[in-house]
Amino acid sequence: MSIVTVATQPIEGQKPGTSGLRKKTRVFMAPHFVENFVQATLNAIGGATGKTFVLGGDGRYFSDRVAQVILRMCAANGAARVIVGRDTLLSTPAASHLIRLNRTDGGFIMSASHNPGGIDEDFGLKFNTPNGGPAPESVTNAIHAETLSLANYRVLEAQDVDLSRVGETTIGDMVVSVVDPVADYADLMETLFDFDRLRASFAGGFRMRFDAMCAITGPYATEILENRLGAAKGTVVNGTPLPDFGGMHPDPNPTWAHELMDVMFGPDAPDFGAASDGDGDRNMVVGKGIYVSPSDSLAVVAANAHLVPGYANGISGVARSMPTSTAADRVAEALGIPAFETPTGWKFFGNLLDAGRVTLCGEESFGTGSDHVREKDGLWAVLFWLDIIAARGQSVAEILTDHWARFGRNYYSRHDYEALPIDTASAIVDDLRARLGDLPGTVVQGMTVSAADDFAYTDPIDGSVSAQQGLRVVFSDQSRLVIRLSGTGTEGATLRLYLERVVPGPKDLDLDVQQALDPVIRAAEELAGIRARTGRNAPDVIT
Ligand code: VG1
Ligand code: CO
Repeated sequence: MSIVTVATQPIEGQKPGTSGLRKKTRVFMAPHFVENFVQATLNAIGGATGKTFVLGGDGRYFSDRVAQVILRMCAANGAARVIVGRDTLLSTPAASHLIRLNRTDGGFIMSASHNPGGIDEDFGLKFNTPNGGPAPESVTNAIHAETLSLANYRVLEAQDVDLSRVGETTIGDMVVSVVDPVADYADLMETLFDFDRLRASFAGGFRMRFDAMCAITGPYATEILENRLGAAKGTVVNGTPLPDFGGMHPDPNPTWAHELMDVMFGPDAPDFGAASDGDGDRNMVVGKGIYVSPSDSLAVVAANAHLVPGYANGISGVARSMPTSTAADRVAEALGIPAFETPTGWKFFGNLLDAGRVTLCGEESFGTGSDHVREKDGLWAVLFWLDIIAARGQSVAEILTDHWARFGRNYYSRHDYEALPIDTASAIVDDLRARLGDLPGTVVQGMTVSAADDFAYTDPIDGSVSAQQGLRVVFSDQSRLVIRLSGTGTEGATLRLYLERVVPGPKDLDLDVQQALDPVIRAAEELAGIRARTGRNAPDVIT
């Protein structure tokens, strides 16, 4: 087998976004596109010589081809070993775990997460660093810089490696270890949660429904919930990962997981419902007739962590992305531990987790996780809730009601306007940004603005600065609105409007969420004019 050096030219647009490089699949299928990005990544991390990597993904269309390219390129660049999930499958949290467990030099994750899959849908590729987390901006900027000057890439001339069977083979001088995608991850979960208590709960008649949305979590949920914990067969639905996710949009929110919502709000609702996304890092949690907002979920998890074996010794701190509601901050205050506010994207939690400054992290976008890996973790969050429910002997509704009574309630919602013309969306953000300095002290829809800024973050560990991370307008009653542009979309621009209103209680803890937020929604329209300027009557997605 010989190593071929292929001449290439820089390709525009290979800048990783909030979470890796995401494009239409056909863009990834263009000549040299994958190869350029992989070589740029290897160059940016100082080469691959002697290194070990993890490789896997959510199994979406084109993953099988990309996996073979990555293997041939790692071999040609001198890597010692690549650990691959069987059939290229690895959930994002499982990949993070394998990177850490095997003390590797990082890993490649093939996924566009919750974006649909297929030849006319989306593909994605992300590099995670040796701590198991998404590459920080210093690394993604270096990768992007490499893509702009790349002149050639190296690839081994070789046949495809059989990835359908667990075991070791070689390609050139490089070892390929094909592993069971589920086993190590499931074992990790057993160390964190009280599996005996959970088994007793299912044996006692507790019923749940887990919707894997034809994406990666099916095999994980089936092994953990049905096989190890004894949940009834059929608890996991849509449990087989399909290259096009069965035509579904594997995004666990009330809009896209509406089948689950219908069941949970219907007459025969089980005790608990949950869904995960394409690559298994997101979670939606639903009780009988009650939806748990992800921001509340983080707060409840933090407030009850002491009930869960893996966290019984206490948590060191909590971090949330800036647009996530401040519900978790109230819990941190009560626990006497620090709360951190970071930009959107899991990569910003890595340093805090590595330094032991925080144990739990969360985002409003259905992401919750802890220091057990360096990604958000959908199934972990589901097990956390199940363990809390079992320990407290309460329903989801009772747990939330108690939580709000104790800490007050942060009414919260996100309104997404998708596939907007990029110019329109950018102008909305730019115009509001230009007016931020004048807003404090003004009255909007009866509420006084107390602060307004464009969020900039200085990482407390390495001092790196990330500017322009979202416009926020805070009112004197702590209500808040945030506007930012998505960094994961592949079509036009997606504008996200985040809305929050704090009600300390004891009154008004049981309002309709959109009604409770109505003044903030009107204030956002008055300040940014999203509907007026886009001609849209309503958001495409409300979470
Ligand atoms: C979105 C979410 C963000 C999340 C990111 C990746 O980013 O808002 O909170 O970390 O997706 O999640 P953006 O830039 O589109 O708002 V995943 O499950 O798509 O890897
Ligand atoms: Co995801």
